[in-house]
Amino acid sequence: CKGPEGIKATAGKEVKEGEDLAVGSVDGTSSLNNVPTLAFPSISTADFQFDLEKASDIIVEKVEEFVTKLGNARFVFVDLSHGSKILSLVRAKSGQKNIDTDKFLTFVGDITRLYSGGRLHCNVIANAANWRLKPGGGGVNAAIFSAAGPALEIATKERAGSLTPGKAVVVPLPSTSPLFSREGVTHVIHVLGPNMNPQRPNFLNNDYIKGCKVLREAYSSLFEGFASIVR
Ligand code: AR6
Repeated sequence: CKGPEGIKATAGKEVKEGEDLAVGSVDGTSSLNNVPTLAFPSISTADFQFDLEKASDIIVEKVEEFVTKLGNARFVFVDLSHGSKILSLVRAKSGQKNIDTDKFLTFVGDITRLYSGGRLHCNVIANAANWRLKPGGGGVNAAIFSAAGPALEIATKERAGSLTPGKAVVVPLPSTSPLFSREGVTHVIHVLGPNMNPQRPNFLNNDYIKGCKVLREAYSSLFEGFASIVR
């Protein structure tokens, strides 16, 4: 991420769009300016109704693991509002761990407008997808497919026709996509998380033994996908 307008972001603290709450600096003078960065939403915790406490434990555990593994890369956890409970939980729990605050940030904003709305350059963004890898359906999936335009749907089809829960697929974004030209996003990684919503496919019927296992796999698969781009 780079924040050429002097925006600063902080691990363990949320950063408002355009507001400077600095600790881990991402401004234009930062040596971290061009660090490969993955922005990701909370997988499964809205439409898929996964427990927030359990999800936040898994997010922090997996970020800690991959921040160490990747070295020269950064992770930004994003949600839409300052009232986001999952964002507060992740902030609080990551603050209690020994995670490098230059490598893990939280951000309040629209994941499709990180650069244009928040001056935060993330070259890779993650999508909480559906198993068919189809546009629409609400949430972050609808937002990303809509912002990316038809180029993302075409590029996705070339890579995969469907996903099983716990898996991710890396999709290079064509330069014709507005997400590429406006936001500087070069790859979208679709992830399918565990589903606790009885109205949706692959319903786990409150089986959190399985659910937690699948959510761990989903984040591992996402972060491995990011690692494959960085390396
Ligand atoms: N920017 C950043 N975060 C967002 C945005 C956005 N534009 N929109 C939503 N979020 P969800 P799931 C956050 O429901 O629970 C879809 O219909 C949101 O606040 O998108 O994995 C798919 O097609 C929440 O914290 O994903 C699947 O069928 C997080 O993104 C199903 O929903 C994930 O919420 C997947 O459900």
